[in-house]
Amino acid sequence: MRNVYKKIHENTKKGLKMLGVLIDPDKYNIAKLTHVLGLCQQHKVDFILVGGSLLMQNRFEETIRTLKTQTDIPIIIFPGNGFQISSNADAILFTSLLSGRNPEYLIGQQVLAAPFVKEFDLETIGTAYLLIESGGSTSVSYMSNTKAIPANKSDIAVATSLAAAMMGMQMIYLEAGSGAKYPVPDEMIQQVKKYVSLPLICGGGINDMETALNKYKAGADLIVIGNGAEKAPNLIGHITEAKNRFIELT
Ligand code: 1GP
Repeated sequence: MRNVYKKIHENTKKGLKMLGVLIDPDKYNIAKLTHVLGLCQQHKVDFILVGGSLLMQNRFEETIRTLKTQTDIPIIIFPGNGFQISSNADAILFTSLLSGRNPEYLIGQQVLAAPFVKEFDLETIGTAYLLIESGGSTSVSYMSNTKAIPANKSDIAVATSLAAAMMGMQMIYLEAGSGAKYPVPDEMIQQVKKYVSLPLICGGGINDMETALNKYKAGADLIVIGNGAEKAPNLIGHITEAKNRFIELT
């Protein structure tokens, strides 16, 4: 087991909650990156994720290199497609979009990326990526040409997560989609956590302390915030507070 997954796995076992801040390279210039990174350090954010469903500018590599030179927080690639790979990151979520039935995102992009990931000696974390319906169309759904699991169908999310665990995947990622109107329901998180002991990541539309605390209480081990932190960087402090509140409650 390599370093990044080891940390996620150990924290999950100990019941320690984690926070990841997602950086979409298109949305950050150097000044903004430095500012947000400062807050990540101040609040001891656990991970920085880098990626996007669609990148319009060639800033992916430069963003990872800049981050790597400025912080010791582990940098995890959260790839929107097989092009988003860098040897300067610490790990990559090697995702398969298991909620969908599009072979290109179940295995096609992964096959194309695998030789480069190997060459770069990146730590891979096999991650079952489940898109959950969140009150509107999302970039992930459109770009991947897949349908999300309905928000009230926890049984489908549970069965999909069980299948992922049985296939040997290392983590489950419940994703409402960036900028989601509604985050993944607490009930669905609870149900998945009840049946599957793998580290559970939850992201999409988590924009305040209360919502984050409820996701942690429901069973999310790692919360990822993107848009919210980009628009109002103080959100990083608020979600950290949710993490701390959770500790006080347990
Ligand atoms: C990470 O895609 C999300 O899972 C990020 O979502 O941009 O809505 O925080 P937000």
